Parts: sequence; C-alpha cells; structure tokens
Amino acid sequence: PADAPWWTRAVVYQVYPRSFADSDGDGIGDLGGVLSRIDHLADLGVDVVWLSPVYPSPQADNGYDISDYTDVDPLFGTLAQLEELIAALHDRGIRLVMDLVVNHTSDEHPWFVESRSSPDSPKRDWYWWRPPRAGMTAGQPGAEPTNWHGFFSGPTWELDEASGEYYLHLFDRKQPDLNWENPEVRQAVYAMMREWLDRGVDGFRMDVINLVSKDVGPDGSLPDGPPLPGLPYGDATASVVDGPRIHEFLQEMHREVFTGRREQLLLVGETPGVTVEEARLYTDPARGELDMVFQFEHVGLDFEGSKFAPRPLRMRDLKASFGRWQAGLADVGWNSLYWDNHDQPRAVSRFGDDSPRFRRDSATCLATLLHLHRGTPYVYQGEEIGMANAPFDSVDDFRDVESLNHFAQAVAHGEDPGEVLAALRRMSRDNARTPVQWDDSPHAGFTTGTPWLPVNPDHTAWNVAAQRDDPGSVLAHHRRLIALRHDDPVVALGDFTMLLPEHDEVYAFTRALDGDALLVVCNLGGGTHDLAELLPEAPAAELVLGNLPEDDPATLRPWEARVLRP
Ligand code: ISL
Repeated sequence: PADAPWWTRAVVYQVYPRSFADSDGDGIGDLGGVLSRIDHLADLGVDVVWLSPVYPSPQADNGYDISDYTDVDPLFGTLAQLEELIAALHDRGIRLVMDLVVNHTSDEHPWFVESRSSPDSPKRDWYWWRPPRAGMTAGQPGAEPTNWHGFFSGPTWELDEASGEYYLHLFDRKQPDLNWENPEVRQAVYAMMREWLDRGVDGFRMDVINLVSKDVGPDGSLPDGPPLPGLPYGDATASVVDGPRIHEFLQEMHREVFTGRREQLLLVGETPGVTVEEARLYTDPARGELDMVFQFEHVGLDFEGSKFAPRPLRMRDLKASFGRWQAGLADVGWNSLYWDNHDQPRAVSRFGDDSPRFRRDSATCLATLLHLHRGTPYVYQGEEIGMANAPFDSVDDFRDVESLNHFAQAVAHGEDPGEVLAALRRMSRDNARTPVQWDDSPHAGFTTGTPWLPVNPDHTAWNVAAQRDDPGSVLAHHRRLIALRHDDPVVALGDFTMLLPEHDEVYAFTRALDGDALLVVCNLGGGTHDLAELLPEAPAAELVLGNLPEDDPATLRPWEARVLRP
C-alpha cells in the first residue's frame, strides 16, 4: 500500500467552466469564477481538479471543438489566469488536470483551414478526406464514403464543395477528426502536451481517446457498419472503438510525453464502448499507456440501444456490471468511478429519487456506494450538493448540440415530438450543465448577468451556502467520504467482493486489506429491509460512516447507506 500510486487515495472534482461561476457578468462561467471559488474545492478536500476545455473555440460543442490548443479563449479569461489557477490550486495541495481533445479539432483550427484549402495542401492528410462512394456523385444522399451514424445524429461525413471530397467527423460537422495514421499529427499533439506539462499541469483527461485509431485498410478504405434499426445509417463502433493501432499510439504518446514524469501525473482516458478486457490493456502499468479509463457500461443500463430510448434500470444489471469491472481490474489496472459528468443526466434524478422526501438521502446513499468502491472517484460540479435534472419546458430550452440534433432527426423520421421531448428531459446533457447553485439569490450566485442556461429553480432550497455548515447536508457527507478515502487504506486499496447479487434494492459488498475489512450496505430504494436476516454480521458491526441518524441497527431504512467494520 505504501508504494501504491497517489491517485489510488485521491478524489477528482470536475469543473465544467461554462457552468461553474461567472466573474464578469456575461452569463458564462470563466476562470475568474473558478479562482473565486477555490475555497469550496479545498473545503471539500478534493485532490485533483479536472478542468473541461477552456481553449479558444467556436463553442459548437461548448469547447470540445478547439481552434487553438495553446491558449485560453477570451470567453473564459487569459492564459495568465490559468497559470494563476494552477498556482492557487498547487498552494492548496490540489493538482490540475486539463482536458485533452485530440480525436478532432475545430474546423476553424488553422490545421484544418490549411487542410481544407486544397487537395495538395501539405496538411491534407492530417484529416480524413475521402471521395464520394464509388459510382455516386458528391452531395447525393448516400454518397458519403461510409454509412456511419455520428454521435450527434446524421452522417459522419461533410462535403467540401470546393474539392468535391468529404471529411470525417464522428461528432459535429465543426469537429473534423484528426488522422492519427499520420506521424506528423501525432508529433504535433505530443509537442502541445509537453508544453502544458512544462506549464505545470498535472495530467490529462483524454477525450474519446479510444476513437483515434480507425480501422483503415492498406488502400485507405474504411468499412461500412451494420445497419442501425430505423435509420439510414450504420454503426461505426467496430471501425472506430479501440481500433487496431490504439495501444501502439498510446504507448508512443507515453514514451514521447510522460517519460520521467509519469509518477506525478494523472492520465485518464475517456473510452466510450470500452470492455473490461480492453481496459486491462489500457491501464496495466507495465504497458505504459494510461492510469485509468472512464468506462460507460453502468451509464448504459437504463436505455435500449440509443441513450434516448430509456428503459428502467435493473438493480442486478448494475451489480453485475460494477462487479465485473471491480473483479476485472483487481490484479492489474485501476477503475475510475463516476455517476455524473457534463455528458450525463444528474445522478440523483437518474439513479436516486429526487422527490423532496428522498432527495438528500438518495444523493448521500449513491455517493457512499460510489466512493466505497475500489477505484478513483470523480465528483462532478453540483453533485456534491445533490443537484438534480432541470425542468425543461420545450425543445427551445435545450442548448446542447446532441439534444437538438437528436430531436430534429427523430421528429424528421416520424417519432412523436412529445415522446422525444420526454426522452430529452430524462437524458439530455443539458441536465448536467445548468449553473452551479451557490446560494438562493436570483441566479444562484452564478452570475450577475443572464445565465447562458437558466439556473434550476430549485436553487432556492438546494445550494452550497445552505449546506456549507449543515453537518447533515449532501455536501458534508461528500466531505466525510473524501476524508475516509484519505485516512483509511482499506477504502483506497481493499479487495472488493460483491454480496447479494440478486437483491432488487440492497447493494452490499465488502472491502478487505491486510486483515482489516469493511462491509458496505446501501439501500437503493424506498423499501425497508431486515438487515439481521440479509447480512447477519451487520447489526453488531461498528458504524464507520452512515448517511442517516443512527437508529435500529437491524433495520435498513429507505436510501440508507452504512459503512461498517464487522
Ligand atoms: O455524451 C455522450 C453520451 O451520450 C457520449 O456519447 C459522448 O458524446 C462521448 O462520451 C464523448 O464525449 C466527449 O467527447 C465529445 C464531447 O461532446 C463530450 O462532451 C465529451 O465528454 C466530443 O468531443
């Protein structure tokens, strides 16, 4: 345990700057806002801040479309402020991890502008340019080089009229994919990463990093994917997820960028569609790739195929999934643990119960469950106070490109607009993006101007100021969970064993290390359970941390969570 990496004891806090705190009254959060709220992060006790993108960007995807990797967008502030932030965090013993978005750039990045300028451009091959499908005319429906469906609806190819060729964009048309087959591209990315490390940043959260290697044939061909039901597109997964050269690329990046400094850094890959088997390869320290990855299985259990086709979550599926990840990364590799981020609906609304009666209890229960797993927990801004999904009246209230494109495409394909709207309310990324609720004032202390996305009206009751000094609050509970991980080696490193895999409400497991053990029991529902019957050793065990006032030790109340030492 003494030689385990520092991040096994760490908790990461994600800042989505646009929605965190606004210092200049333009309604959009910025670095000045982050600087003004550092004490909140220090109070919480987090070890690392992951900052979502602040680079210059046309903001087609809220900064995940980058037009300059080396600077800060004036919308968010200045490079000097970012340096000030790094120093201020370091003063408090907090590390800063930057978002690294290198599967694609903005179409306004000079690399792409140059690439697009002519088929003879020296940067033409920095992106994926292809002629129309054989025998078809550019612009004709179905003439795209492959049939792939984009992450943000529609095709993944955009026609450039001037050259008659298409370019690949797995996300928005303003996010052309970089061609990692080209060594110049990779070297340009590595050079930029070294610059940021030299500036003092402590690692990277690598956006969709497992999509950078595409399954391209020796002749440059890219294969069609299997047809998607009800859509004129195919599934790109097999051709882009964990592609043939991905491990080679990551090992090369490691050699070129992290040699000699890896111990200090946190390297986390965002890897949609990753399997446990692949994750072992990405995170086995001996392979020199990443420290941990974000996997998506547990946030894919409450829908069918598309995220906008929701279905109820089955508790046994959740246990089976987490249990497999815990077991699969027990001997090599490491898990990252999250419920929420800027792409997911709010956990208390999705996996908990955000009705007034159970909101506090379910938020603290979910947090306990997550933080007691083996892995590095990630807290997304607002999660620490139990922020919930927002009430969106109509489609006009949404801002996210994924939501808006999905609505347009689904309605155009004949789906009922009311049903599509209901799915957006449940799953839209904008749920995560309403401003952080600092206090009960009109815009929740987020801005003095008009927020880019309205604050949730529930901020009058649910805000940081109201919870800061309340020991019973969701915030105080997060503080305790974070401290527990710092203090107790069994929380950081103990072996994980799932109990009661078939139970419909009670989620229980043990952690064990060097003769010490914890028993964690969480009631993920509104029922009451006889603990003496379910887990006979539980009632007499010492209570290390609970989320409800102590009562009958043999009865597990609705949304109760207990960390016990038998
Ligand atoms: O948002 C999702 C859930 O529907 C995912 O499909 C998401 O698009 C995917 O995980 C990739 O996310 C990352 O890259 C995107 C960006 O929009 C997301 O915000 C980012 O987290 C493109 O850069």
